[in-house]
Amino acid sequence: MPMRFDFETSFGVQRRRFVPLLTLRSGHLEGYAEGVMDHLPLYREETVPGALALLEGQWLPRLLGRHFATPEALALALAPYRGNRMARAMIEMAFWDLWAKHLGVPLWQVLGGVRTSVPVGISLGIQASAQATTDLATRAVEDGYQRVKLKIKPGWDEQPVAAVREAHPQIQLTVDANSAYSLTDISALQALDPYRLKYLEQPLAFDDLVDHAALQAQLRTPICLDESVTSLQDARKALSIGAGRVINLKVGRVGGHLEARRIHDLTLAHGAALWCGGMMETGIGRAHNIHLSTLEHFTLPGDTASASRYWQHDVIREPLEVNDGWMAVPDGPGIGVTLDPDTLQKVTRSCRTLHA
Ligand code: OSB
Ligand code: MG
Repeated sequence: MPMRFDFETSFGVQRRRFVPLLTLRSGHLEGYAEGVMDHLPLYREETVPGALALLEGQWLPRLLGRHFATPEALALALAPYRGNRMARAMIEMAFWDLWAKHLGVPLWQVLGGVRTSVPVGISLGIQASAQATTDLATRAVEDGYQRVKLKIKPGWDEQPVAAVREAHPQIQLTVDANSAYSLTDISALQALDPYRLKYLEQPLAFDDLVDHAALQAQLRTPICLDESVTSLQDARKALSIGAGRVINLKVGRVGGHLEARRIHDLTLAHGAALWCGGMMETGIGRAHNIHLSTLEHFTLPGDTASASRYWQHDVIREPLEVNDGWMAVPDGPGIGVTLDPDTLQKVTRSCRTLHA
């Protein structure tokens, strides 16, 4: 999928996504999900080629043709296998869509959501200058986004933050380092404390919790964990040692909606803040994220920006557009969006059908 803009983070520049899309069929119903892994292991370890091999060669052949009464029953069949949560999420999420459609109910209601539109922020990539960053932030604010997140890296942190904060003294402002710092950079991170950031996302290693706890003890700004929370157990350990006070929850990263809901319930019980992240999903993954964001404790704006920001031609027919900072939850059974065959035909590299 060619993206409408180059998205630069501390780990590289993204211009397109290789999106694995899964359709699960049962009778006349179809459930959809997409994988959030990259073709290269830049964000976490999972990759598209690895996921496709595991799904096509091992997991799906073991599941097809079997009866699963609930998402819990399906999850149990995958429980013996370790990790690979992005690949696991594809099956689990497509099953939730299928199951909600079977029940004839929107996914958000089956998940136990409490709202029909969700608050939305925007994630801005690293720009060539502080002025360019500020201009983008201004446009985002004019478009109604309720929070602006800036990507940062060592040497590109206080400068854009100071510029955007000066231009917009009142906005909810955050930064995301995507693991680009280490504990020796503590003074650069402390320098961000005066800018009233809502949180500092994933400053340290993608698989670290302990150093984040050490850092949090020396920062006023709350740390938000993204990469390093892949499961309920990661989240529990993170909150219990004080590795952060906020969690960016991505359903596609933690293995699906069941695990996402468990993390939601944990953060609520723990008094930690929570929001729904994104991985530049197409309309399929985006719809799943929006449905999940209807759960009670998703009170901070999520990274579920308008689909038209990313894609000229999305793989779904329905628009998913933010209106004054709010994204309406698609209605209709399941995730409430349908595939666009014309776009799919243009972008599909390969397509395989597995039978029971
Ligand atoms: O760290 O949240 C992240 C995009 C790709 C990979 C990781 C991240 C992001 C974003 C943008 O910040 C989220 C989005 O707009 O979908
Ligand atoms: Mg992040």
